[in-house]
Amino acid sequence: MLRIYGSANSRALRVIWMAGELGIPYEHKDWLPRSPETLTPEFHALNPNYRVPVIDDDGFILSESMAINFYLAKKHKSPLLPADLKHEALALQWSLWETDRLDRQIVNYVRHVKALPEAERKPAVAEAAWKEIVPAFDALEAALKKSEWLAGPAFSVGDLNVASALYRALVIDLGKWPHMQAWFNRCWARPAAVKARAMRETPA
Ligand SMILES: N[C@@H](CCC(=O)N[C@@H](CS)C(=O)NCC(=O)O)C(=O)O
Repeated sequence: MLRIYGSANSRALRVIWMAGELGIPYEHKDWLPRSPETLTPEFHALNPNYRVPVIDDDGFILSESMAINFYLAKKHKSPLLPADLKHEALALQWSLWETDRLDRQIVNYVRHVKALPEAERKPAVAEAAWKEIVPAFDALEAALKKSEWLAGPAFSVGDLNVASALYRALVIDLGKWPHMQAWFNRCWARPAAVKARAMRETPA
């Protein structure tokens, strides 16, 4: 049985979305980042970085959200893992690109513009993040102007990884990037995305 470590209110959201797409059952360790459960020697043995998400798939331990989603899609022979080698490579390219160009930047921007209590917000952090976000959004816009999806002719793990990692962009006005906005809406309208989002936003 698959076990997913990490609350939907963390990067585990991406894996929860993928599990929903695949329709696979899982046991959920609904743990927040830095919660006491993630600071134990037992959790350290699963991930020496003390980070979520981590999965335990019948004893196979894997961390890094993007890698987990590739693994799950491939293991369950999902069409979300493109059959075409080049499309698969593009899905990987966009996933790695997101972790480099947008993953931390989008979190820093939204936290320091909206999410943190006003007294804790640092405009300089938000400004520096936005300077990196704009060219990255421009790159996404250019790609999505040419093609409806990032890696081939259909929604794939590449789209899922990038769109889910941009969760915090749901509160950003994307009007300047209309193709990206339309793609983002298409991704987040998927039933598995709606469900994962509800898990994150609905108080327990
Ligand atoms: N690159 C990793 C990042 C994982 C990560 O940073 N997780 C955060 C929660 S979203 C965490 O567990 N942080 C704990 C900490 O910073 O100590 C992935 O995509 O899985």
